[in-house]
Amino acid sequence: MVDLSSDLGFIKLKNPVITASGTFGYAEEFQDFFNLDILGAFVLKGIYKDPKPGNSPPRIHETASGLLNSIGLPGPGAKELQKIVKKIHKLTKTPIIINVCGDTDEEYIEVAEIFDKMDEVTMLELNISCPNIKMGGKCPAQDEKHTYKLVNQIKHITSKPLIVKLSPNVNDISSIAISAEEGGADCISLVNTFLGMAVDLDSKKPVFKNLFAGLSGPAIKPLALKLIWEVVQSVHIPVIGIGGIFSGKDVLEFILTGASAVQIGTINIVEPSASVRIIKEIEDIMIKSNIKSLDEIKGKLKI
Ligand code: RRO
Repeated sequence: MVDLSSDLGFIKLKNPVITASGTFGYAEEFQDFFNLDILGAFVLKGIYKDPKPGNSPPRIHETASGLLNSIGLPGPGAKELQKIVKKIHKLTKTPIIINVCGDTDEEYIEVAEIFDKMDEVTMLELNISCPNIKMGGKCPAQDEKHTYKLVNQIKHITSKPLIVKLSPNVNDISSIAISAEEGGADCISLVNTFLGMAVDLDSKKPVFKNLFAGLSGPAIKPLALKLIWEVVQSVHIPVIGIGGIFSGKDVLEFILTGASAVQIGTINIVEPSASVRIIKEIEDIMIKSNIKSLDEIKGKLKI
């Protein structure tokens, strides 16, 4: 009755709900909760070239309306992930997005090259915004020139659509988004987590060994919406909104602000089958409000 499809230009998704990297494992873990075919797309946990153990515990810490994480990107390495991707592709035809990571530009390029060759992979998401590396969470997405250079290098070696995932931990997110667009990004996703910290009164120590950690969940939704609004005004490529989405109403608010699609993250940890509920809620609200397609409200915020 209503058209839930989300047109990113380079691909049309059946609906705007994409599960976010790091909150959806390697997808196969979720098939006991719901049929993966229902999703618009899913992003796998970020991957480096070689296996990594990740940070030592604690890795997560609950806050009022949010979750702090310092996972530190554990993973099996690109070779092993290739095998997993082949397995997932047999389970579902939902588009698979690889979240590409690297400690150096060379490593980002190597990882992108590996997954560019796989027909099972639909898109790459360049994670230039991981907050949990050492050095106080510095990452390429905090520097315009680095963003441009890295995105441009990756764009030259891949034929897949390239999503660039931005960090909210910057002074001027629009200039970073413009650098990514000029570098050749096909799409921007934002936001990764906000840097925060937690302290333990008993031990008088910080909760996390790296001191800082990434905050996600409903606490960041208003902050994310503001940054998404700014980026939508600044670039001509589609934007995928991320930040504390827990309901279908949240999704439609992000679309109204100008996002073409969304990623849902923390809710997957709280409620593994949340995607099913959220997609149904979007449909119900659209029917009730006589919204026939997402395009009808996309970016139509009255200022
Ligand atoms: O693994 C992590 O600690 C992590 C990553 Br790669 C990221 O991009 N965002 C986040 O909050 N945590």
